[in-house]
Amino acid sequence: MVQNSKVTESKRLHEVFGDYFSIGAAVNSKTIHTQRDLLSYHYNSITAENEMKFESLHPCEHHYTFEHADRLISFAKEHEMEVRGHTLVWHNQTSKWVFEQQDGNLVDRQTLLKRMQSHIETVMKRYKGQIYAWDVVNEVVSDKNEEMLRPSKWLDIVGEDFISKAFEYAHSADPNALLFYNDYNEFVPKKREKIYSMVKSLKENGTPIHGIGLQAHWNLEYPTQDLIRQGLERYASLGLQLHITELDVSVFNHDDRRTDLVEPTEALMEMQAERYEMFFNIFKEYSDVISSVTFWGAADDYTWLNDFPVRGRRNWPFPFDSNHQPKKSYWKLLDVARS
Ligand code: HAH
Repeated sequence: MVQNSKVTESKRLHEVFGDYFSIGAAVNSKTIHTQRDLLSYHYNSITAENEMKFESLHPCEHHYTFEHADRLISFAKEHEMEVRGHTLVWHNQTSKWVFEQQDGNLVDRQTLLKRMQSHIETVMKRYKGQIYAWDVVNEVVSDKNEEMLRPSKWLDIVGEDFISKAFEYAHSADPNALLFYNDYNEFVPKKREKIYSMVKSLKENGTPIHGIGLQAHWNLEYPTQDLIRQGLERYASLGLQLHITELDVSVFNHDDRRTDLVEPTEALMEMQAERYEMFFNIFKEYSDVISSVTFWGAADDYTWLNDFPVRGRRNWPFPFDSNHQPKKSYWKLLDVARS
């Protein structure tokens, strides 16, 4: 296990970017222990990687399991961090019972909407005042060019308005919470335009939506600086807040399936540092609309990318290495903050 005491005396990330946006990390029940010192030193915001997803909180209709989520909330309180909630309505990691009646057939629209509302209310009311922003709806826009919305049980059973309903339920459960639509591949022009027009029409119809969560699962080539700028301009024109919600920088391009790398090379880490420099220069430039930047993890000893998209392959996507020591990327971030 990595020793927590090895965190260096380097400048705190959340302090150097304090004038621009909060700096967050996705955490889980393990990393709040194994990465405790790093997390409390450099970050002033956390998101639960899995612990607040539907299947984690609500495995059966009349049974909620809040223990793990509660512990993350206590961790945040203890270290004076803010919490982003992730996520209420999603096609993944959602318990099957939600969509089914006793005999295994699908429920009707009214029943599903009731269940959605009851889930959203119970979860949001429990964490009222402790979670300031929620990813209410996650990843409903399709990656396929000719398709607007991703096929899902939510869409099949309720129809398109499951999206606006989720925001309405969320707003009435906690009127003070900031409500976000969150998605990935958000800078791919075709998908960007679909996200843009969906959010635009939600806004125009009076749906309580306050921001767009840009996941930012990026790599050494994608996206280009131009795509990021075009995307930020487009999203910012909606007059909503933007949060970078799940930032990581893979050392592999998405379609690269190589599995031979057991350690990151100097050259890769150098390229990654340049990528982080470019990203944060842009985030700083757009800090009037970007109010939070969250990494989907904190240091290279743990990342979901160790299993995705290639099972068992390691990756090194963060500014801190497996021993929680600053990488070149970290030093570049300091340069950006100071420039
Ligand atoms: C995200 N999906 C989810 O929002 C998050 O909850 C999960 O822990 C990890 C990533 C991203 C995603 C992707 O980059 C590619 C295909 C599907 C989903």
